[in-house]
Amino acid sequence: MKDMMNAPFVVEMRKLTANMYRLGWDERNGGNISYMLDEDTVWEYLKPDEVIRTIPLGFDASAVAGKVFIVTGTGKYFKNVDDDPETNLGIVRIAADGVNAELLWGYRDGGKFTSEFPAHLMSHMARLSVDPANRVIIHCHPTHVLAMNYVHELEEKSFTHTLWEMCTECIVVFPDGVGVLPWMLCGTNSIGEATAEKMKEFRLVVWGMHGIYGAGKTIDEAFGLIETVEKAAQIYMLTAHLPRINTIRDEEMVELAEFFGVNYRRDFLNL
Ligand code: 2HA
Ligand code: ZN
Repeated sequence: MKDMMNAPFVVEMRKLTANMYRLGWDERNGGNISYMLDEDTVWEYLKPDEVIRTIPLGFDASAVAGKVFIVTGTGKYFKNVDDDPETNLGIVRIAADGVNAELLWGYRDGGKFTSEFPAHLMSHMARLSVDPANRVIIHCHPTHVLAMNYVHELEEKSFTHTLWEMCTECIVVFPDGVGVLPWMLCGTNSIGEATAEKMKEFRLVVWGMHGIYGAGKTIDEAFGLIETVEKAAQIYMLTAHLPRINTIRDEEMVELAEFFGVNYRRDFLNL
């Protein structure tokens, strides 16, 4: 067995959580990550029949039964992952019955996965139904996205359109736009179901006055989506109270989307 501390997915999680903490998007225990692992790689580090504990999921995740995820722990701080991955992270396999998770590594202090794991798993299932290569779900509280939630209409078309206007790269990076949910109680199956419904259409979903979800095939894709939205939201917050002299026009966004060959939400433009 190889040493788990050197596993590429553990190294990636340590770097990602530390990065996000320093960006200020994951205060205290804010934010959570789940990453579906490549099974050929994971069994180089773990024995498939050595289950530490079984933890109930609270809903039916049969669509991902047998899949293995590395997941941040409930109540754990991103700040602390790098120093002690084995306490702050866990590796779980969704049991054959679809309603339990089998702990294979981590949560060393008796902990369990994030309270948002239902929302994550439901989002994984939704993304996999439209993109079989999806692997990563990231949730966090990016400062400017959150600020924008208080001063901008929480509506998908206008929210996406405003973000697209803020940086030239936006329509190319997230041509599929940003889904928006109203404020909802977090940690519940209901917010999970609502998020998953949006995830069939969007890789990014804003949780009104709470934060954002990003999905991707890789950590770079999911993180890069959130990072780009956060940058655009920052530009918005730096300029929203000032007279607007210039803007990226809708015709220019079309030019960008066509030049880079991306399939964008035409209905989110005002042409
Ligand atoms: O895990 O961010 O949404 C803490 C949260 C809950
Ligand atoms: Zn949150």
